[in-house]
Parts: sequence; structure tokens; C-alpha cells
Amino acid sequence: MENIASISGGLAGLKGETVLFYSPGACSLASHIALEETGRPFRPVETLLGKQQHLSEDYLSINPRGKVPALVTPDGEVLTENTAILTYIALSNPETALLPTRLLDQARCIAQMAWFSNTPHMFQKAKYRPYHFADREEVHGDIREKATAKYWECVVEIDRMIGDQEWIMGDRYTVVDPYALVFYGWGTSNGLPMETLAHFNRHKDQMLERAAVRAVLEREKNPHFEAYRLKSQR
Ligand SMILES: N[C@@H](CCC(=O)N[C@@H](CS)C(=O)NCC(=O)O)C(=O)O
Repeated sequence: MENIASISGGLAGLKGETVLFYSPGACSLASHIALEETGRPFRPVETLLGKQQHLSEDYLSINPRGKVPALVTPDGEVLTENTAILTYIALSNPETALLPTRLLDQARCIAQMAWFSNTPHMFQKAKYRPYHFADREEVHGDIREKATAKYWECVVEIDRMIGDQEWIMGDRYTVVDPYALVFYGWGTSNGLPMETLAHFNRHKDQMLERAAVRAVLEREKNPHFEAYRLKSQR
């Protein structure tokens, strides 16, 4: 797998192809899966958060915020934020129908992705990085505890919104579905009883049946779906 360390010159050296910078198991999984779903060629570039590669000079020339995902278009333009990247992937590949066609339904998908980004993602961040929310170390344990409880409320809400629907937004698979998978994976790794959420669990199983999802989990060696990956290799 290509790693950012082997790309020199940062953004200047990237033109003529779609490039996605991701870190295994990070929220970039959503954009990674959506790109794979299009069936179009793209260049996935591993940018390891654990090795601080997102803070390297080359990566900061692409995304000065130092976050994954970042997408570079064939014209050499950069797009960040899963919500925007997923919307862009869907709209630039209309034949894949990764967004509904009705304008209001498209906006509802964007609303759902915005909520993923600003609510469960923020509670996950508060659990692992309480120092971003308070300087005093004495309160970090409290922040972690509260963030875990609020994260659980979020995944319960996702379970409820799936209900008996086939996919999150109804009977059609959209870019919202791979985004939801991120929160299932994080929940499992956080030790939450995700398997008790019957609808979300079924949704995760449906996701794991998709060739694009399997290919990406394998490429990433995604740590949150290790048990599944090992089983499918047998
Ligand atoms: N709102 C952004 C969040 C991006 C984000 O926070 N990504 C995390 C990985 S899940 C990251 O790069 N963290 C590195 C850091 O904060 O140092 C999005 O949805 O794309």
C-alpha cells in the first residue's frame, strides 16, 4: 500500500488522478468505501495517524488542518471533510446513485452526515482527547465517562433510525451508509455492546457483504473489523 512517506513534493506532485489520503480505522473509512463503490480508479494513500504522518510537511501542504480524509481531484484541487467529500463523490459519479435524486432527500443525506461529523465523532474525540475540551487533568476522567455515555446514545439513535429500513436513508444505499459503519467499528473497539443493537448490527452485516467494503477493510487492514477480516480469509 502506498504511504505518504513515499510521496515527495506534497500537493505539487499530484495531478491527473483522484487521490485519497486515509488512515486505517479513522473516519476516512467512509470516503474510502464510497470511492471504491464508484468502481473508478483512484490512488489510496495511507497516512498513519499513529506515526504522526498527518502532521508531516508534505501532508500539511495538502490539508493544513492535519486531518484525514483529504481528497485531491485530478485537477489538483483539495477537498476535506467527509460530508463534503462524500457529497462530491456521489454527485460526480451520478450513475452510482450514491445520493437520492430528489433535492430534499439529498439535503437530508447531508444533514445526516453533518450530524455524524458534529455529534458522535465529537464524543469519540472527547473520549480519547479530553485535553481538547478541558485543561485540568482532574476532569478528564469525567469527560471520558460522559463522552462514552453520549456516544452510546448516538449509536442507539442510529439503530433507531435504521429500524426496519434496509439502509439508513430508506430502501437505497447512499453515502450515509459507509459513514455509519465508522461508528459501528469505533463502538466495537470502545467495548460497547454493539451486537445488541439489532438494526445497526444487521446494517453492519449488509455492509460487510459488499465487495467494495470488503476490499477497503482489507486494504486498510482496518483494526475495528479485524475479527471479520480474519474470518473472511479462512
Ligand atoms: N470533520 C472531519 C473530521 C476529520 C478528523 O478529525 N479526522 C481524524 C481521524 S478520525 C484525524 O485526522 N485526526 C488527527 C488529529 O486530530 O490529529 C471530517 O469529517 O472529515
